[in-house]
Amino acid sequence: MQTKRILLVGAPVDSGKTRLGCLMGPDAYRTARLGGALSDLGHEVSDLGNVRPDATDVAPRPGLHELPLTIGWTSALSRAASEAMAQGMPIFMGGDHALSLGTVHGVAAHAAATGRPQFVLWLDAHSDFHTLETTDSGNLHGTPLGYLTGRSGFDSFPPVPHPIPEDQVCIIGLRSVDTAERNMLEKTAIRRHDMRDIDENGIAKLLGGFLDIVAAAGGALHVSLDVDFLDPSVAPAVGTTVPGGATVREAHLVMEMLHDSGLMTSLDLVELNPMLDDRGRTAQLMVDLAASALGRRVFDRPTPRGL
Ligand code: Z70
Ligand code: MN
Ligand code: MN
Ligand code: MN
Repeated sequence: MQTKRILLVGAPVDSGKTRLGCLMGPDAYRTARLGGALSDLGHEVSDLGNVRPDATDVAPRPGLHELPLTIGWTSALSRAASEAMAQGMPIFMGGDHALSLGTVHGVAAHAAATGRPQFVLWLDAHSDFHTLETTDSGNLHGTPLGYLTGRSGFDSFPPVPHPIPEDQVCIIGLRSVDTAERNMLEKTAIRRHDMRDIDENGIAKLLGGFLDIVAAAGGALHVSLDVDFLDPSVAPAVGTTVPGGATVREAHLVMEMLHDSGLMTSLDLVELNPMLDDRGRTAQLMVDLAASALGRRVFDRPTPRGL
């Protein structure tokens, strides 16, 4: 198996929604031995510690929760992400999903500098496709895909010189999409698969189709794994539980296919709220999924052809 240099980057972002607790995520992953699980597979792992948000002079905006702080996280994490990409494969230990405003911004800058198209796989119950204008909740963890694909209405945020082209984004796991998001999504080329699609077609076929496209383009692939992609019965440590999520087996299959593809260049682990966990089981499951994505397997054999 090809071993990698893996950088663990703590992103204790807790500004993307009102319920607190995601700031403890990076330490929960450390406690659940994320680094050890990956070095056991032969990888060279360094923990770079936690990023801190930049200071900003942006004014708060009524109706938007923690806008200035979230902008400070975005610029700081974008820098941290581009720097880490130059050294190896970063795993961003969240932190709520607002952290992807910065991490994907940074990995996309690195891809542009190296002439590679950037693809994004979003594993999430939600589409996170709001803008500052369309969000009802004011929770900025519901906006990263809007920002990163270059939608307007992110005025005080860092500009997005390298928006991810819509057809280079694939969302799998959808079951909670707001009306404004749905109306906008339907006008885009974003590849989107809801739970019904998974039930009707099987998750391997949906993911396999996207991975073929990434491979054909010679793309870099950022994977953003939201805890709520999983069913809350197996992953309770999340503020926004939505029933009917992915099973442990479906999630592991996704991760194993990502490993076999050799395409994943960066990974976010987001929305873990250790305050809501049940004896650490969600943190442990997320560590096991990351290990599957980096080569842990039962038997040493490739993904069968045609999946
Ligand atoms: C809803 C909103 C969301 C994550 C919940 C929910 C967004 N669309 N994102 N959990 N990761 O508030 O905008
Ligand atoms: Mn999300
Ligand atoms: Mn979500
Ligand atoms: Mn929300």
